[in-house]
Amino acid sequence: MPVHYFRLALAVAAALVPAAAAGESIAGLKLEFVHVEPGEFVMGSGSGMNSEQPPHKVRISKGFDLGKYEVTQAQWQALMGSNPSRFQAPEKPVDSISWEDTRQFLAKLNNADRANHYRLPTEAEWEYAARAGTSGDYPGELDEIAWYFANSNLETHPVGRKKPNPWGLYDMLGNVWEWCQDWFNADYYSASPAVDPPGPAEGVNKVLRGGSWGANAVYTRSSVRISFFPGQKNSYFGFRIVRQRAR
Ligand SMILES: [Ca+2]
Repeated sequence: MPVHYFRLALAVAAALVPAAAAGESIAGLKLEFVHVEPGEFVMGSGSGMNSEQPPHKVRISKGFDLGKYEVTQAQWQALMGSNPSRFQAPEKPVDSISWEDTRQFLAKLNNADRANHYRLPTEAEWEYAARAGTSGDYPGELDEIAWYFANSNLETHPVGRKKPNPWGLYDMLGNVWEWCQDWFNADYYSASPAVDPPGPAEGVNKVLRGGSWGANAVYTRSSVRISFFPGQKNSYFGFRIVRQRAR
């Protein structure tokens, strides 16, 4: 085929592929993402718990799309045909999700959309996005940005009802704790690579971030790290996803 015909075919094919617009529907899910640019930040906290120390500079070398919201019950139901949540409502985050459950969801989503790769954020990506350029405990006034113990009425709330953080991400703090890709090691920060830290090669527990409807303000900070066995599920736990263009 002459080169110019090939180019034309490519152009036509590109025009037929829907743009990655906000709210695009993959497998019946309305997924919305915020593009996070590469950059540097100080991960951890000098005044936090031992596992948050030492604060150390981390570079995120590649941009990525991060879910604007926690994965909702409507999205989980559409893909998985079930809803395990304790606090039932389609626009609330899906809760009672184990790390292993997220693998099932991601496998189905990756199978349904071969143009992209979906995964959990790394712990570093999560904190970089949660901080959104801020360096304190909270990227704003906590009551304005998060559902946590003091204001949640001890339940989850529909996603996106509080103010977003400075990068337009909702409910990073509070509502449900969010599973990350990484194994947990309380001492990891002492030896963390400075660029795109992937977390320990192995471990027992997986990391969760951000606090929840049942966590007090001390636990609902940008740098707090907790961890649980990958099969653990309860009504404090949910997740959000990363999307990357498949190569
Ligand atoms: Ca959250």
